[in-house]
Amino acid sequence: MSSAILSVVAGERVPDPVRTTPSTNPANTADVVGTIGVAGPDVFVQAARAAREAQAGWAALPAPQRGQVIANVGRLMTANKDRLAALVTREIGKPLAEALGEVQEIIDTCDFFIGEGRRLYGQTVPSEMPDKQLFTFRRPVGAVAVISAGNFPVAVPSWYIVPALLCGNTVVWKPAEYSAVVSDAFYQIFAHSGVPAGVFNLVYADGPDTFAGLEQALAAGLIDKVGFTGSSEVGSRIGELCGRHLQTPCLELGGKNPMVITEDADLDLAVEGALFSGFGTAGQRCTSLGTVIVQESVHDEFVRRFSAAVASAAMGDPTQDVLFGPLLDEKFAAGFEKSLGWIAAHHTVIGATGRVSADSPRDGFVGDPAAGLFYHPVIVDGVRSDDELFLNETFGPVVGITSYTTLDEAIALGNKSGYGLSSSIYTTDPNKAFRFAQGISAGMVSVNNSTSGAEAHLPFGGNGKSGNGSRQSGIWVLDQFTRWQSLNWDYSGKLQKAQMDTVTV
Ligand code: UN1
Repeated sequence: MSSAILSVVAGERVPDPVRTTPSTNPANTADVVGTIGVAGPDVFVQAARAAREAQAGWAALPAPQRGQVIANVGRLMTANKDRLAALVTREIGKPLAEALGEVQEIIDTCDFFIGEGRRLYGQTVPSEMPDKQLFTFRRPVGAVAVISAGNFPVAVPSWYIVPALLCGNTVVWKPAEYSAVVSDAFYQIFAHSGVPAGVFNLVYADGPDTFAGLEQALAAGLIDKVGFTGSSEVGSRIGELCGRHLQTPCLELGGKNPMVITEDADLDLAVEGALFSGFGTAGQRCTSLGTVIVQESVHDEFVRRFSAAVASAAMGDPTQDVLFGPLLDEKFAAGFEKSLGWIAAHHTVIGATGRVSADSPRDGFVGDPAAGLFYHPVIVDGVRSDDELFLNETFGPVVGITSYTTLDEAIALGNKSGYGLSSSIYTTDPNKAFRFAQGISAGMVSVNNSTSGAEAHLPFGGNGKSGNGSRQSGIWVLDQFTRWQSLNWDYSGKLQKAQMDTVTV
């Protein structure tokens, strides 16, 4: 119990967790990565209070100096990149090359926002009256709650925490339990970078207790903004709760991301893209490929090449050079098994389904199949547009394929799930690419690249069930973590009345 990893409020570890829980390595479930002390809703509220109390002091530090703190975070992340990536691989089973890329994503995010500390521009605006000047300023929103998923335990929280801090906000962060050890390392890097106590607080709590704590903190006026990455179902509950307190959260939710392949596409390139975004990260990205929508004249050839590529891809031990490793944890494995049950009952699958085991081995498997949560890659051809598999996110290594006749039909199919996060088209015809980008309802469109792997300084976010229209990353996220204040300054020495004293010519 004493060695459990505990929540941190105002720089102090919070003793007496309500329970402890192990976080295990999904590639070898006997390997306990750490034991987490899980707190109740009261700790969430305490953390929100600490964040509220620390906020004015933090906001008083000039933005370029807050930028220097972010620069320290970037430097420490760089110095610890290999160790942190290895921990990501151990705790959530992400292949090492991807884990290194994920740590690079926070470094890139820091790089971007260091400079923003010296910009954070407002505007000067002409007044309609003489001897008067108008200005706009970005002001911090206040105390921010960040509730993040564990499939990107470093990159995704950084998209909220780095800009929120830079803008002068304080943070309460509730990471996922299954990536809690990585979260502790993440927290410690911030604490050693000059982020003062109370400015960044870490709470380990389960879903219901987080929700209860958030509800109390919002009711007590302690939280001004919520950032959430996770399922559309939970996102909609968070949106409802925030709405009751007249708040607009930043929601980054699920996806069922389509990839259209036209008759003129470079099929080998498309196969590579489908392989990476369909099965990379074991299909557990919000930007993972959901359905390939391929023009009927190249359908058979695509299926042939794609199946061959999937069959020969290496998978298994994520410390090795593999396309994908295990699922994130038991809960995700159980969820994926449900989808597999449904798929098996309704579809003919190309290749094997289910857990990889000694009884169902797989060519190219690296490691001990019995040790971890390893699943066969699943391809389902002939998915209909009213199939559950076509409409719902599966969050596992499965890719559906369907075919189309005209590009308009492909775009309509791409929009049918009601999600709208990422999308992609493989084509050599620029007209088709632009028509696709215009017609697809998605926050992100790739041309001749996969649905996943967005760069860290472009707007990230989705339409429809994928979010509430908010965008993260780059300058666009500043609108999440600041509010515009207008200032009008009259130096005429008399009372000038807008509209009434304005002379129209
Ligand atoms: C997620 O899965 O929530 O664009 C984020 C990508 C990554 C981030 C995914 N940079 O695929």
